[in-house]
Amino acid sequence: MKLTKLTIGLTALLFFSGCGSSDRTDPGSKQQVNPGGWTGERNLPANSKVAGHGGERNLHGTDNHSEGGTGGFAEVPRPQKIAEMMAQRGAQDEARPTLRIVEPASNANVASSTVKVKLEISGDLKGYKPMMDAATKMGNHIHVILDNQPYEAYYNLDREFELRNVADGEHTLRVFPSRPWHESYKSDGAFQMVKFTVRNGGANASQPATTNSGQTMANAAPTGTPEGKEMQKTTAGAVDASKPLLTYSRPKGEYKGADADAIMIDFWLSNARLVGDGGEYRVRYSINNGEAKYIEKWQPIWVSGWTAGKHSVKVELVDKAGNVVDNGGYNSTTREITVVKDGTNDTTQPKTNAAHAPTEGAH
Ligand SMILES: [Cu+2]
Repeated sequence: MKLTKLTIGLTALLFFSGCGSSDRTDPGSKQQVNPGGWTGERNLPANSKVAGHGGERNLHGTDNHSEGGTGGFAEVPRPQKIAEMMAQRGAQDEARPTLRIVEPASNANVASSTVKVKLEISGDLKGYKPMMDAATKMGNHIHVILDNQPYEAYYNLDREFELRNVADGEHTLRVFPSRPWHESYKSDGAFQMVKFTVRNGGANASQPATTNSGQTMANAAPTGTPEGKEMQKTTAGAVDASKPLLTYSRPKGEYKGADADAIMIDFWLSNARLVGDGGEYRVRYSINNGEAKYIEKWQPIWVSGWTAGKHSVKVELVDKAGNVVDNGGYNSTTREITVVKDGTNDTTQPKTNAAHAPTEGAH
């Protein structure tokens, strides 16, 4: 009952404050859609206050803690908007895509700071195909990770992709397919990793980092022009591909408006099964160096309670004793993300306005 009143209140507030975007689903209209029991597996407490938490925070309007807040975060079910997108995709969501890294070849030596990436996709695709929708700027895409940097999105496998300004030294490249909302496919063969070495590549060490801001990919370029990204100066850690490895994927970049109501934490696991899946490992996460929380089944979670401003998210693979599993430093990754809660009508502006282009598809 209390919850019903709250959601009605929240709905009214959203209506009057005008901060609901056109594609926002009515929070008071129905229960969470939950196809396949994905969120049910999370075993949220039966009397979970998560919905109330999110509502209360919204009802209080913009929280003044712009940085460093550690309280108020709560795990919530898969957002309805995403559950609906999943359902609409039908069989595609159950695809079992397999990637192959054609280039760079395993242990290749590359005599250039521009490293071409060529991938092949196969497996039981059920219609899954990486491609950006021209209108929504969203679509299936591959997450491409150099060393342990934030991933870059690769949308069209028929077109080349290149990593630019890659520093001399040994590197790792990790790839896996992702859904339009950046949730990774987790079936066997989806994830691939190679090591390669850049020698005398001539990368410009003074080049500013340009990858962290969630900029739009170069997909508007004419066919034939490679998709590509400038890389930060980085080299591989001492990573052993045969050892337990957690690959950080999301969150990343900037989250605006309704996209920040619940933010997904998603990762790829290699050679490690979590306790809830019959294994011995757990994934530990903390936000803004706050309370450590654990993920015991390999699946994404959604967290609410984000205030406007910058937040850090740390995701780690830990053993039975709670120690980070060593693997070249990749099993403990901290990322900074930015949450924008403008509370204005910005999200309803035309999508042709580049300054307000949807960020979801771009990172
Ligand atoms: Cu993505």
